[in-house]
Order: sequence, then structure tokens, then C-alpha cells
Amino acid sequence: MVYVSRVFLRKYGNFVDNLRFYVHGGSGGMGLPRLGGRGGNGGDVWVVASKNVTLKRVKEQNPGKRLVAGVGQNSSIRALKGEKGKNVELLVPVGIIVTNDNGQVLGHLNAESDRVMVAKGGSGGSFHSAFQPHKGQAKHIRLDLKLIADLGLVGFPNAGKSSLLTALSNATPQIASYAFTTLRPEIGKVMYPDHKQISVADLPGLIEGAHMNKGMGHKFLKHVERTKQLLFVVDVSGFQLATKTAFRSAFEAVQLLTKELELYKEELLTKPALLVVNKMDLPEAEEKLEKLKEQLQNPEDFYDQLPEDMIPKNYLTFKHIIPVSTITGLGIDHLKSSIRQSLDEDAVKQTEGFHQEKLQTLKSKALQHML
Ligand SMILES: Nc1nc2c(ncn2[C@@H]2O[C@H](COP(=O)(O)OP(=O)(O)O)[C@@H](O)[C@H]2O)c(=O)[nH]1
Ligand SMILES: [Mg+2]
Repeated sequence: MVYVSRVFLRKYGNFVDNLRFYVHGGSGGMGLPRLGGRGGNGGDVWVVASKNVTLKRVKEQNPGKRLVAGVGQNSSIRALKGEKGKNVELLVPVGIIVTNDNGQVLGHLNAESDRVMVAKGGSGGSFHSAFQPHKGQAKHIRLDLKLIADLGLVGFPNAGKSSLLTALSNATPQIASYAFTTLRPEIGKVMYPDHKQISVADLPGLIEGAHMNKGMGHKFLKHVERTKQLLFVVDVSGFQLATKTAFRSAFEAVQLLTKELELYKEELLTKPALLVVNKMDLPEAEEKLEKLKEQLQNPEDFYDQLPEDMIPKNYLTFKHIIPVSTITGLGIDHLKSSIRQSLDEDAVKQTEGFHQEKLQTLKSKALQHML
């Protein structure tokens, strides 16, 4: 039983899109009463946006999730004004929002080198403080990757992503604009009877070889990072990008899409994923769907159909496979409820994780108090 749930965790929800850190500004140095000297201020803790950093890396490089800045130097006869303690800088990806444990926003890091001070060092001791130094600020902070939408559509051109977005959102999707990205994905809002809204981003169609940065592929994949879950969309009859390129079945489309994500950033495949099989109104769709489902049960048995370099290292397990037709409306309601279910499950897990961390902090605080 334990094993099963661990496998589940590895597959889904392993993507790091938030982190909690303990930050502590350095204490100030002592002042020198005899000569009216002033201790150096403690160092500050900063969070700084940088390219080519992922939250996963940040997590791996800071297992203790603690940042403590340097202590200010004491004032001495040789240096009446003590030196400032060392600052600490935590490099994080662009597009991060920093909050404290109460949910107050400390800063938005939307562009490279944007920075926010999260814990100020204590001031050094001086005449005004009877030469006693102050302690630095201490708190927990939370780093959250800003999302563009709850779900991101992943599919080759013509799979029916735009049609699906329209069918789901009962309205013309809006073109969104975000401070931290130059791309303009289309965002549709899915409404539920209890007034909950879920956003779905339609991204420029992925092409084979996107990881090699052909066409819009690379920029497209960047967007996928900023959605909680993936919604793969394939045409039940498969597709052919151009007369020169091979015809691909729906099964091959799924594998090619998986491979593109893997080559771009393997981490993306740890997000929960759903599969929409579109165009179920076409002839022989039912048979093709059955075949696709069968193939997805044991993908490895069917890999010989694929070019060697297009075989994914790990196949993706979809939480739901939903056949739809955006033209007749078949399956759209089922899709809506599957999406909702999947996101709700994830939200529960997230909240549990966050509470667990807070509880842990309280416990260790209580323990320190007792010692
Ligand atoms: N038969 C059928 N055609 C569809 C369906 N959904 C989309 N299409 C057609 O497929 C083509 C591509 O659709 P579009 O939404 O633009 O695909 P996108 O490139 O993935 O955004 C259009 O000609 C649509 O009319 C469907 O459920 N059934
Ligand atoms: Mg489109």
C-alpha cells in the first residue's frame, strides 16, 4: 500500500512550483561604549531572479531550506565602525512571487535581476541602543512560481486545441498578458455550477522537433512550465504535419508529445496529465479509440512504430482519458468534471504538504523553547 502511494507521488505532483524557506538577517555587531563606536549592521537576505535556475535546483541546493546572513562586526579600537555582515542572495527563476507565511506579498520577481529583501539584518550597537546590537529579522517565506493557467493544452497543430478551448469556456477565450513573459497565450475560463473557475491555456501548436527549437516549439514549452497540469490533445485519427512527413497515429502523437516534453525538461512530465482524444465524430473513431487505449496500457509493446530517437524514456500515465468531439459536444461535460476532479485532488495534496511544513516548524520551535 505504501509502495503504491509512493509511486503515485513520484509520477504526479513531483513538479516543484513552490518552496518555503526560513530566512534570518544577521545580527548587528556590538558598539564600543568607551569610544562611542558603532557595530556593523547584520547582513540582509535577498531573493534575486535569475535565468537558468529552476525551483527544483534551488530545492536540491538548499536541503535545509534555511538562509542566514552574516553577523555585523563588533566595533573595535582599530575600526570604530564595524563592518556590515555578509548578505545572502538566493537565486530563483524569473516569474516568482514571494510571500510570507501570512500570505502577504513581499515582492514579484518578473524580470532578470529583480530582487526583494526578505530579512533585514539587525542594526549594530551604538550610543542610541546603549551599544547593544539588534537581532536580524527572521521569518518564513514562500516562493511560488506564477502560473499562467491551471491547465496547459499540449498538442500538435490541428488536434483541435482552439476548438476545445472554445467548447470548454463557452466564450471566446481571452488573450492574456503577463509581466514575466512576452508570449500571449490564449486563456479560457471553465465555469462550474459552484462558481469555481478553472483556467486553460492554449499555446502555439507543438511541432515535432520542438526541443530543437524549431518554430515556436521552444517558447511553447516554456509555457507548459507555468501550468499546474497538462491536458494532452490528440486527433483520434492521428495526423500528418505535411505531405513530406510521416503519418502518425494518435498513439504515436502521444509518444512524440511526451518525448518533446522530456527533451525540453524532463521535470515537466512529473505534472499530472490528462488525455483528450478529439474528433470522436469521425468515421471509425470508436475502433481507433479502443486501439489507442489498448496501446496506452502497454506502450513499450508498440514502440517499434516510432523512430528510435523519438521513444520516451518513461511513458506518461494519464489520470483520465476522455474522448470528445468539439463539434457535437460529446464528452465535454465529462472532460470538465475530470479536470475539476484532478485539480481538486492536487489542491488537497498541496495544502496538506504546506500544513505539514508549518506544523513541523511549530513543533521544532516548541522543542527549542523547552531546551
Ligand atoms: N471532425 C471534427 N473536426 C474538428 C473537431 N475539433 C476540431 N476540428 C477541426 O480541426 C481543425 C483544427 O482545429 P483547431 O481547433 O484549430 O486545432 P488546433 O490547431 O489544435 O488549435 C479545424 O478545421 C476544426 O474545425 C472535432 O471534434 N471533430
Ligand atoms: Mg489553435
